[in-house]
Amino acid sequence: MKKLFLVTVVALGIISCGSDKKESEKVETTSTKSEEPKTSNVLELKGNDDMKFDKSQFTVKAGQEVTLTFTNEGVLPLETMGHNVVVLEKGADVQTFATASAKAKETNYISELYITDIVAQTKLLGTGESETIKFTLKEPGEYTYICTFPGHWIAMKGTITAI
Ligand SMILES: [Cu+2]
Repeated sequence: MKKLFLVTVVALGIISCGSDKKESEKVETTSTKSEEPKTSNVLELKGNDDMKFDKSQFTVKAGQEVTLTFTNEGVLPLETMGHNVVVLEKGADVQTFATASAKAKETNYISELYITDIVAQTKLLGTGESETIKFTLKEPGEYTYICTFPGHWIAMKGTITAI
């Protein structure tokens, strides 16, 4: 009777050892999975007659060239519903820049007073027009982009996060 009891204890010991091993393997597999956000330095953005960009968030790699293609998909004329994309420096005063630019019709709604706030910009685009621009965000951080056509920047605004 004593012998039988001992055998049972040994057998249990082997089973529990086996399951312990499996659990530690599982933990290793999950901890190697990366949680980094998806980055791409090739960006596509669209604007429309509802005064909206189709995307408000991008994540790119800092210090590497970014290619951004912007398309105005609207059908309203440039004079009433033109759109551009202006990428501003980190820490730029977006409201000050946008307010001054909205008054700068003669320079296509880009204020020359705050030109140093600009990282990159497209032209003011009309119906179906598209432009591709290239630029590099040198430092990690958040960069705001807006459309500077009068009245648009509050609705047409987004963030490029460089990591
Ligand atoms: Cu616009």
